[in-house]
Amino acid sequence: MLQLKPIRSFPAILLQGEAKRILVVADLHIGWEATLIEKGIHLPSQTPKILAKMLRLIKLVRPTNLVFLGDVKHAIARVKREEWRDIPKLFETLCEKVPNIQVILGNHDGNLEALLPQDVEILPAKGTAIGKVGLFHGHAWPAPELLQCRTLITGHIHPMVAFRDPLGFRITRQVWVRAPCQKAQLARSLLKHLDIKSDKDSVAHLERRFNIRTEATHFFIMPSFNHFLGGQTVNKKRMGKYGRTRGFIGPILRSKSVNIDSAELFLLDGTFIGTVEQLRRLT
Ligand SMILES: [Mn+2]
Repeated sequence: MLQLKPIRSFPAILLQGEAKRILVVADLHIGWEATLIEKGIHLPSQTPKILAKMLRLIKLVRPTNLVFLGDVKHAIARVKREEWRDIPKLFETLCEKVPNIQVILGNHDGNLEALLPQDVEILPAKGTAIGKVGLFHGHAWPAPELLQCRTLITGHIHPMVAFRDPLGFRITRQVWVRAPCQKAQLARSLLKHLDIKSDKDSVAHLERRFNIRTEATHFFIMPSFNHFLGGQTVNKKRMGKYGRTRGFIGPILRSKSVNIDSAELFLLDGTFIGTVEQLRRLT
């Protein structure tokens, strides 16, 4: 059995097994600050700070495995000069500290392969299962097999909470999102995505078709490891045109398979601050 432990004060999660200690982090977006140069804002590379934070975390957790949950780099299709410089060096340092490193591809990871040392294993965007935990970035649908996992963990939206305090000051913080996941809606949406016409019982249909037993009931969204980034405010009222609710990014959240209203939000230090529904009243 894997134990699932968020690491206090870090946007990171540890999956602890008998022999393995698997550290998972998401959304480094290396090279993000370089995109600001085009807007006339010059920031020094933030990569040394990200590496220092990662090394502190590794020292604390002593992982046997390190999994990057997508968006290691920032420039989507091309490789920026800063990324050529920073990413190989970052991974060479990490390879000296952690025996096994894997990267699950995110939507920003175009041409990432060329930047990684050979020892780093690249996994597709449809994700991977580690015991009963399914990991994928969240911009694309996971493989049907991942629905066999009780818990699904994604990144991608860089979740934040924003509210006003009684003085009117606006507070924004990175948050963990823990939401219940509706199996039937998930199965229905995934079949639709795969262009398979579902019969009435979508769960049974998906299970037959892929020879799986679906167990996905828990959904986690990780805060981005790069704390410099903006993110999606999960408690914002999203009213689109004609009074329709505007959705979140990523196919799973858009499919309404995850009940975001009742999602519980936790600050990085583990403090529970309320559900999305409760915090929506404070925006
Ligand atoms: Mn992403």
